Order: sequence, then C-alpha cells, then structure tokens
Amino acid sequence: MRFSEESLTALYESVREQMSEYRFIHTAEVEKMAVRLGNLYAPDKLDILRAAALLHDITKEYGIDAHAELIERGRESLSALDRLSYKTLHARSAVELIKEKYSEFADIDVLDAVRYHTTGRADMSVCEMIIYLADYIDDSRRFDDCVKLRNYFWDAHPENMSAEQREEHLLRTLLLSFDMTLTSLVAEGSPISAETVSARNSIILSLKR
Ligand code: DGI
Ligand code: FE
Ligand code: FE
Repeated sequence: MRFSEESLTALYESVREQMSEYRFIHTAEVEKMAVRLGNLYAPDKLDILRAAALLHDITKEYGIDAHAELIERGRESLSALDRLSYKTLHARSAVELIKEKYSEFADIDVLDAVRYHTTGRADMSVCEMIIYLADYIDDSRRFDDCVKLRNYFWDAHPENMSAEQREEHLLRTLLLSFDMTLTSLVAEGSPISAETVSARNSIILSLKR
C-alpha cells in the first residue's frame, strides 16, 4: 500500500470540509464504487483509486476564475473553448490543487485519474477508466443515462467473466458512456472537447483489435 489507511481516513475528513454535503455524498459514493470496480480490475491499486476518488471533484464548486487561476498557476493556458467547456475545468484545477495542497497524494496515477475523469482521453489506464466509470455510475446518481450505464455494467455480471471478457466489457461500457455524453452535449449545443472524441475513437480501435 502506498497510502496508509490513516492517511486515507484523514483525506476523507479533509475533503468533507472542502465541499457541500451534496458533493461530498457523491464523492464518498464514487470512492465506494471505485473500490468495487478496483476489486475486479486493479486489486493492487485500491489505495490509488480511493485517493483519486476522494480528490476527483475537490474543485467542482469553484467558479471559473478560481479554476483559471489554479490552472494558470500550473503553467497551463486556457483557450476560449476551454472557458466555454467550463464543466470540464474542475478536472484540471483539481490536479493543481492536489499538487499544492495534497502533495502526499500527488502520485502520477492519482493525478491522471483525476485529470481525465470528466473527458477521458485516448489509451486510458485502468485507474483512469475506473475513476471515470465510478464517477458516472456511483449509486447516488439518478439520471437516466447513469442508471442505464450502471445496469449495463453490473447486469452482465463482470465478476463471473474471464479476464479477457471483463476487459472488453469495461471498454464497451465506456463506449456507451461516451455515446450518451456526446449525444447529450450535441443535443444541448455544447462544445465537445477533443479529449472526449479521442477517448471514444481510441476505445473503438481497441475493440476492433
Ligand atoms: O463532476 P461530476 O458532475 O461528478 O461529473 P463530471 O466530472 O463527469 O462532469 C460532467 C459534466 O461535464 C457534464 O455536465 C457533461 C460535461 N462534459 C463532459 N464531457 C464534456 C463536457 N462538457 C463539454 N463541454 N465538453 C465535453 O467534452
Ligand atoms: Fe467531476
Ligand atoms: Fe464527480
């Protein structure tokens, strides 16, 4: 274990103080779901997954200026398109806040899982996929797409699959999630980040191999 039980408990309490009760309930549920998925896909990375889950939305309730300040402090720039896709900014500002304030958890696997939890990206690591999916299907989510994806994933009983089938099932579940997200972003006239498009294309390629 890279992160001790005590440090994860302290992180849980610290994160609770940083956000609204509503956001914390979601965060705690993402941690639980990440552990469930981790037991299936990455049992040696449960501590990484718990830290990433607890930290993934740490800046979700910040305004756009606070996101911009953190992101620019991390020597990254914000395009006009980034500002328009403001719902994706918290994943980038969270990475900077982790480096500044929670440096003990600033492990590359944690940072990347947080960084890509909203948009995904091409060739996602197993930790990135688990945090992305746990965030989508945590048990507190009631939106139709979330319920649909949760049922799609669990009703197939991944725990009974071979390693190969289980891997493919994860990719198919992510593909469905990107299809649903892209469909709703298009329906509302929102910009689509290039990372979301690359993530979907990359999964389609992986499934063809
Ligand atoms: O932070 P959460 O609410 O837990 O979930 P999240 O980090 O997955 O954020 C979801 C929001 O982000 C949702 O309103 C859709 C939006 N989003 C996801 N991908 C993109 C996006 N918005 C834009 N503009 N472009 C994207 O590619
Ligand atoms: Fe988020
Ligand atoms: Fe979230």
